[in-house]
Amino acid sequence: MTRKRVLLAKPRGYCAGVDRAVVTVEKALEQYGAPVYVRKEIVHNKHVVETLTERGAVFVDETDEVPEGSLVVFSAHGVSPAVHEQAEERQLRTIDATCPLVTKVHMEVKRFAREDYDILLIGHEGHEEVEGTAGEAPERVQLVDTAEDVDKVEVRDPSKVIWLSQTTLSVDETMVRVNQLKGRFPELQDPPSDDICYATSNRQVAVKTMAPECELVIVVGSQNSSNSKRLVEVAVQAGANASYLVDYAKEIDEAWLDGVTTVGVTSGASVPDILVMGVLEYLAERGYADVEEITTANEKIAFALPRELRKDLVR
Ligand code: 0CM
Ligand code: SF4
Repeated sequence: MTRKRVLLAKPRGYCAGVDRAVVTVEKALEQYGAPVYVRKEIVHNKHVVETLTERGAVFVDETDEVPEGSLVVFSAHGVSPAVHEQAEERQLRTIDATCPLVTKVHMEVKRFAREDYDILLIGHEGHEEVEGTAGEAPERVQLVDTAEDVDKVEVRDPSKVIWLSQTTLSVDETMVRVNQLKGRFPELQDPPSDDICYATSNRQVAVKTMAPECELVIVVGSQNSSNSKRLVEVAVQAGANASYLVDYAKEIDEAWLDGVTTVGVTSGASVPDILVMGVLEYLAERGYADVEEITTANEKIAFALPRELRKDLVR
């Protein structure tokens, strides 16, 4: 009989933008005291949001729920200029925890709108990041989510069109969408650099590498986390028989393990590693104690905290 084992993807879990955003809220609580208002989930992870709530963060949907003059943190996914204006009207003190790699896409939208391009933004309808990004130039940006959206796009000048994207998409699916768009607009320009971020693509590469050897891949992450959900899809596309997204080990159904020798484990960019350790413990208790880490990249990137916060921190 083959020995039961776990393949553990690396990189997995926290990226530099998530770490920065979570630490921003923690430090703001320490520095200014509770409550610290946060517009939307700081990152798309249930555990992170619950833990920060216990420590005094108050998550709101919109800035109009924040009392005038209070402190509000903007989430890692970014906000449109309209949200900055609303906050200013209410005289809120703001700390912007938008990931610098999301800001980079905002700058691209601004630049290409200024140069009078039509911008095709590939991303998921309703996701906060694309709402913020598109909000930089709503009159120039069209969102392309599904294959059907490709047919609906209308541009003024087919020689002046560029595609950009959300940072947390499937690399492969995005290229499918780009090729469909190029079928309609052969002169479609590529972004100056990849918009799908290093963390999203590195986690997909790690899953792709281990999935062919796994009957089951467990992805730790929340249902509203785009990059986590993509890992489930990538695992199945790369050859795992099944893959599931769980917030906590307790959500694992024992039946998933029936006849399974190799379980792959990974986590999205917004997931604290303690939750992955919980899954490894659960698996060890059921005979999957042999854990081998599959490393496809070593990430060293880190971002400085937002300037608005740094200036107040004691050195
Ligand atoms: O964008 P996504 O839904 O994957 O967000 P997340 O909070 O799960 O991950 C990190 C980010 C960003 C921006
Ligand atoms: Fe930034 Fe990428 Fe992390 Fe999003 S997933 S916060 S874009 S590093």
